[in-house]
Amino acid sequence: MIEELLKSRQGPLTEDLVQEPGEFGLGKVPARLKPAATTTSICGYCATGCQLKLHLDRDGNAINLSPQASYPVNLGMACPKGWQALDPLTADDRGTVPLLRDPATGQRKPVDWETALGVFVDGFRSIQDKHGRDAAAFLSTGQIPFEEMAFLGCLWKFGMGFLHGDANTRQCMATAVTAYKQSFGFDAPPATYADFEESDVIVLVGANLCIAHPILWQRVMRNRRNPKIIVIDPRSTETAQAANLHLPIRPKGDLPLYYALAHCILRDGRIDEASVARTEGYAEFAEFVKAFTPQSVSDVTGIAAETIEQLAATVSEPGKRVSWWWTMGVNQSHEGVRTAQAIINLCLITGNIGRPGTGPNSITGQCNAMGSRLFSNTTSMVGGHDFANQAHREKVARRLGIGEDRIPKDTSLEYDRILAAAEAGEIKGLWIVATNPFHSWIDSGRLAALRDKLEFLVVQDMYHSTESATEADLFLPAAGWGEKSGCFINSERRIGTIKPVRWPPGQTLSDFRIFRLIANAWGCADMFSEWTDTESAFRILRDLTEDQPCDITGITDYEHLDRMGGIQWPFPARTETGDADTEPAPERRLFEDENYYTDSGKAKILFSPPSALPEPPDTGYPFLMLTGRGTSSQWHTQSRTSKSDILRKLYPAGAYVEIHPEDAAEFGIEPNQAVNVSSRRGTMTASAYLAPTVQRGHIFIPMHYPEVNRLTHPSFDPHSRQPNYKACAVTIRPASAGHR
Ligand SMILES: Nc1nc2c(c(=O)[nH]1)N[C@H]1C(S)=C(S)[C@@H](COP(=O)(O)OP(=O)(O)OC[C@H]3O[C@@H](n4cnc5c(=O)[nH]c(N)nc54)[C@H](O)[C@@H]3O)O[C@H]1N2
Ligand SMILES: Nc1nc2c(c(=O)[nH]1)N[C@H]1C(S)=C(S)[C@@H](COP(=O)(O)OP(=O)(O)OC[C@H]3O[C@@H](n4cnc5c(=O)[nH]c(N)nc54)[C@H](O)[C@@H]3O)O[C@H]1N2
Ligand code: SF4
Ligand SMILES: [Mo]
Repeated sequence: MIEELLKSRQGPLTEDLVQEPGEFGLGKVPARLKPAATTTSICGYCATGCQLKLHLDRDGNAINLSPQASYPVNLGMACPKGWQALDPLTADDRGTVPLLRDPATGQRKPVDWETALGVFVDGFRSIQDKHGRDAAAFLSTGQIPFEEMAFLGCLWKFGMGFLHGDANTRQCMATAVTAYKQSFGFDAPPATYADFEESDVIVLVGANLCIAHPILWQRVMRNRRNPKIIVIDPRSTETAQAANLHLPIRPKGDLPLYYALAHCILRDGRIDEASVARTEGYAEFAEFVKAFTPQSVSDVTGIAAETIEQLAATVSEPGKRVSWWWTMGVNQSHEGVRTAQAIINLCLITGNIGRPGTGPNSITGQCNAMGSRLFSNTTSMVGGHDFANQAHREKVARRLGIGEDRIPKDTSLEYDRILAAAEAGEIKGLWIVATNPFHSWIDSGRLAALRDKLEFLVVQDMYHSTESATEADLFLPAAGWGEKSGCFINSERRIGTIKPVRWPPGQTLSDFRIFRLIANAWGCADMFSEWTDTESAFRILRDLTEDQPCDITGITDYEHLDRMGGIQWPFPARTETGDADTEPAPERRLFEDENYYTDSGKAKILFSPPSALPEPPDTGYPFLMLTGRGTSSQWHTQSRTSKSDILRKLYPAGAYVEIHPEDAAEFGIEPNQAVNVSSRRGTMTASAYLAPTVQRGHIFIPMHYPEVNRLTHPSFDPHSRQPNYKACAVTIRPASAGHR
């Protein structure tokens, strides 16, 4: 069957052949797609979620693309990664066949899919038989369609009977998820992008939009209200330089700063009474922030008391619309959840929520991190449900047509605890899908060390060459964006579709089809008989959201999503007043009725005392290392962006470290000199880039170079278990002459 399928690839591109196998006699008869002049897809990089228009040849192959002018997100704009989105598909290191490591020689050899599936099933089945359901885990992603994420999560937990699985969204969004869940009762980012254009004051916290979300920055630029743009970031980033006001905060000084703002706002009686009445915990909070005078926090925040007073006045001005937007400067912290909640609290007490141009808004990272949050079946159950909730388990079992006993009552270990269990020899097998943790995980040297403890490592990726793929016992070649269909959800909760416009190379299959083959090989295909193609899976997932805050039962099909320019959740089929309008408004924000998803309907004001940096600089390691995005042309571990000839021209090829010129002078470091940067965990070499964009005592290294996470310190937020990537102690020295 598989061979027949692969042979049929010589003909014109049809969605059914790429995507819908029917190889178990379960699928529908392939129907040819009529070649069209153009089709559309949401971009497969960041969570802005721009729509691209793909220009097709007569066989339906994409030959070029342009940004879609009529899409409400990008309005005809795209950043360099979007423009070059087709380039990574034709790289030489694309996986084209499964690769199996020969234990005798250590070499990887091509094998056919039947062999690969047999090895996969034998590997995980023997671990399960010997050590039980807790002895293996998957690590997945925010970068594949949510139909694929849900398939993986349901297959692993309900079909194959394992418990543990987490995703790279832990590295990225776990803090925002936990903060929203605790404060609002559901993981619900309230904004719609129009809010960028409708604010009077825009506060960007640890968010470098110009580099990381360039099209969102364009939306800020379209604001006609002459907004005040304030950036809170230790570095003078491209975004900070373009703002009206930059507050160069001490790293992790955020929490005391926002408590001090609340202190001033309460002291001056500038609260919004009606909004406060919709909260719980206000009286305790008022008592708590009394101690946080601007004077008392000015040392730890690095911000003068006077500036704090002015900022408090600006963000609480009656009649003004103030919006707060945060990204990794908040989420990746040892106290990220409370920091995000300190921002949420400021919005709640000043009434900056549920109205145009307001909101405590987390900006998401990956193209489908929001889809992962709802559907990955990792720490919450598919559809935003709770594994511990009996009614939820019954509902999910009913819709999936499986026995309720297939659904575990307990939740998975989080990412760091999965790896700790592997280190301890308790987890013996890992299945890594569409993420590259041997580069991106914090303190990645530890991951390399625990590799030897794993009995079985499977990596499923577009490329056989990533830092993780080359470690695998079994490599499964996956189709990428542009070669398959499904849906992404962007930062403003907008669901949009992607389409297959290129053949995947060789014997490569989409992740969806790989999961189908595994279900069959494991012997649980019956459970997934409805999951014949991504749109069928979409219907199952849509139905599962019924009566949840993210209810999307009003969406008919993919065509509906395309026709409407994407649809933001929620969009229920039934509303209190009757059937939903089939034409949702193009921009919708949450909490316009000040009704939250908690049991009481009120938002919770949550807070706790700030805590010390886990690894502050000292005499041996006198610098604090910041990490993050380097340029708008580089994406994460660079498996995709480094394959584009054009993008490669737009960023420095080798690792570089930004250091303040006065620090460089003190340590005898010349411009562009090779330097060694060391932490207690490892050393890397980089070229020195002297710039006052970092403060004295800090250095910055972009995350795109694989060595950087050999240095980072493995500390985590206690509530979200998100890694603290942006603060560890390092030292820096000129490298030996030989390295220059
Ligand atoms: N070009 C490009 N775009 C991307 C990505 C990419 O790899 N390349 N990745 C996407 C993903 S997955 C994500 S998550 C987003 C990330 O988007 P951003 O979060 O905007 O990017 P970062 O550079 O990681 O971090 C933002 C800023 O946080 C600051 N920061 C560090 N510590 C602190 C602190 O203690 N307080 C404050 N207030 N700020 C601090 C850093 O100096 C940095 O400028 O970008 C998305 N977009
Ligand atoms: N020091 C430091 N480290 C960081 C960060 C930081 O700011 N500082 N940021 C963290 C954050 S926010 C994030 S999100 C992570 C990102 O870290 P990763 O998720 O590890 O980075 P990516 O390079 O995006 O990895 C995605 C992988 O999936 C593959 N892939 C792409 N599309 C598909 C597909 O459709 N199917 C399959 N099977 N594979 C596919 C790609 O080839 C690539 O190998 O990094 C984290 N690490
Ligand atoms: S801003 Fe993000 S979604 Fe838009 S084109 Fe660039 S990478 Fe793609
Ligand atoms: Mo991310």
